[in-house]
Amino acid sequence: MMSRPQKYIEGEALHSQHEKSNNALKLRVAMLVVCVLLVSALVVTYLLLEVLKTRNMLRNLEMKQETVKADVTERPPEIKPCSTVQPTCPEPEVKIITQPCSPIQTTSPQPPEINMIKQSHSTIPTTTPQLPDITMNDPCYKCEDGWKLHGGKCYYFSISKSSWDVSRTECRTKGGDLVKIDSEEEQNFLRKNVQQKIPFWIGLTDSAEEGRWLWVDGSPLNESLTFWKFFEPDDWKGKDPDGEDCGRMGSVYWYDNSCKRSRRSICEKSAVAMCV
Ligand SMILES: *[C@@H]1O[C@H](CO)[C@@H](O)[C@H](O)[C@H]1NC(C)=O
Ligand SMILES: [Ca+2]
Ligand SMILES: [Ca+2]
Ligand SMILES: [Ca+2]
Repeated sequence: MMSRPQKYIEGEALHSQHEKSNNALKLRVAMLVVCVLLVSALVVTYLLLEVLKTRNMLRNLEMKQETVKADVTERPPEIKPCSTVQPTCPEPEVKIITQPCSPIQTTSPQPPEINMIKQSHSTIPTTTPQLPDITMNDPCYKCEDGWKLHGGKCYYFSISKSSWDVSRTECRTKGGDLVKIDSEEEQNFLRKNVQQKIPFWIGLTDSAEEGRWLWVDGSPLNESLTFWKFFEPDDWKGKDPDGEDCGRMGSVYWYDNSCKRSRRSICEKSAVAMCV
């Protein structure tokens, strides 16, 4: 009989002990939950900061890219004075000319000396206008003074300005015609020589039939090889009620203009073959 209250007390003690440990467990769980919440809050904050950082970096990159783009499109590359290239330029040129010319050589793949010259020039930036002339120009072709040799053709960039018709007559008097642009490569060569924003007449016209553009040799304009500016040709009648039937190029793109306008022009004719 004595053991019963004892057991009862013991039971009560056990009960309270059990309750205590239960409370401790609850407390621990609560602390764990708080810890987890804190950690996740930290993680979320860190991630947010990272996202902000990358966004800022992206924005900086975009801004840089835009300034670079603006630089490229707005500022025409400066023409470097020849003196920066001269130490290496004239020497190889002399080599080419003294090289004996034979019909076999012109058809064979590029002579090794030209390749060597190309390599020695590979460090010069491509904006240097002299470079393409050296690599493209065949020693077996020659142009008169004032004309630029390129790919077996001679080009004359006029200083004086005239209407498209008079410009064309002047080119023909000189033994050529207004330039016909046959390739992207030729377009790029002309662009490099028209670096200031000065318009030049080219040999393109739709005066015979509105909208049908022909080169001066009578051939139709290849529609997959045009360099019109956006929204050009527009046959704009704002200044000339006859509209615009003559093609000109600026530093990059083509425009149609009133043929009566006075502009500079580009003539083209075949180069004189020196080696036959
Ligand atoms: C037109 O130009 C494209 C691109 O240069 C060329 O592939 C195609 O052969 C040309 N078509 C004609 C008829 O000259
Ligand atoms: Ca041409
Ligand atoms: Ca027109
Ligand atoms: Ca126009």
